[in-house]
Amino acid sequence: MVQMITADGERVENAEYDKLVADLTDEDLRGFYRDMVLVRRVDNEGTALQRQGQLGLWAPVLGQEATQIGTGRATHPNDYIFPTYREHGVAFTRGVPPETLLGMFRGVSHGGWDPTENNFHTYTIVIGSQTLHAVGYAMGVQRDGNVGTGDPDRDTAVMAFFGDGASSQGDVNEALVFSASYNAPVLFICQNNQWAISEPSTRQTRIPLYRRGEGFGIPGVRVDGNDVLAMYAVTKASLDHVRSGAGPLLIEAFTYRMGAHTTADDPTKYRSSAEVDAWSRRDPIDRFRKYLVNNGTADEAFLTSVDDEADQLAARVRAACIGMPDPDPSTMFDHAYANPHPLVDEERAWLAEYNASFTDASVAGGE
Ligand SMILES: Cc1ncc(C[n+]2csc(CCOP(=O)(O)OP(=O)(O)O)c2C)c(N)n1
Repeated sequence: MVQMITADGERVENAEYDKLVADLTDEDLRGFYRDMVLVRRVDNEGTALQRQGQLGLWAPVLGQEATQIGTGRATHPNDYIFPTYREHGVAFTRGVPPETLLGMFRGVSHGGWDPTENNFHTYTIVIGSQTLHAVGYAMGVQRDGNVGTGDPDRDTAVMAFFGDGASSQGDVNEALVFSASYNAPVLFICQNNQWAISEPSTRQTRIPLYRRGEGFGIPGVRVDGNDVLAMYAVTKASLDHVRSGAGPLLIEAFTYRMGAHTTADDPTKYRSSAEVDAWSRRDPIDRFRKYLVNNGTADEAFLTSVDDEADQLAARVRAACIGMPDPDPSTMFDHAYANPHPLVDEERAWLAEYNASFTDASVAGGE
């Protein structure tokens, strides 16, 4: 397993990957820390907002911040990312405004953002399906000639995020077959957070997940997913490989989902507090803070300023969430097809007639 910073915040040398972090400045490193703290704060706010009835559901990213900031910060703007529903950290690195993430969980938006603005696709709830979308998109990238040209402004990698549970899905296995068959420029990132809701990853696979690609001819590497530096270095190297046209790769980020699967889940029913305690001692933010403080890259003033910024961001996200207007119910039909469709027109008309049948206008408006 690739690790560059231990759980105690000690830097360990890595002959293969040290060169990939050599040009990171102290400011870059402080930036990784800041990203992780801000994302954790937004995430906590998401959980609190759900508990207060402001969101229908929230999928916490608690514990997976290093995986997401490390991978996200290693991308180029022209790379294209297909996330699941928990990639709040990756979204942050791509410039998707944090408050926008909440729209879908509040039920006022079907997607939340325009994928073409940040090359960051909308969240996918159907487990694993986005890996097939990623491979299809990557085959398009290939046919457009945007792989292996040597031009950094042109060469593109496509990233597909999925979970340990998703690795058991047919879609993911088909995506691995297709990407290998066509040598498509895809980097698969399996976030092994140990649990697929209540199903442990150990029950789903007899070999480590980074080896899941071997049978498809896709090399894999297991990385300490709680080590932001290792995640950044391995992803950077892997994206270069993929963009060069050398074919797909698989990274297994070995991490832990410290919170509930979603706010609808009670993890105390299936996992022990001893397990959670053991992983909390490997917390990605604590570890990186120790590293930065020990080597003099961060001081108290910096740490306090990040905490203050996080509080301000959380307040902004909360206000934006509560202020989100309810959509006109008829907009649910607007994006079903790109062109007008008679069945959709019929359904839209039916809903309008149904809503008009209420004598109480507030009920008709869906309030
Ligand atoms: C096709 C499909 N089957 C089942 C579900 C219900 N479901 C939602 S999340 C989940 C577990 C996913 O686990 P994993 O892939 O490890 O991702 P994680 O949530 O742990 O990040 C399941 C089975 C679904 N959304 N889609």
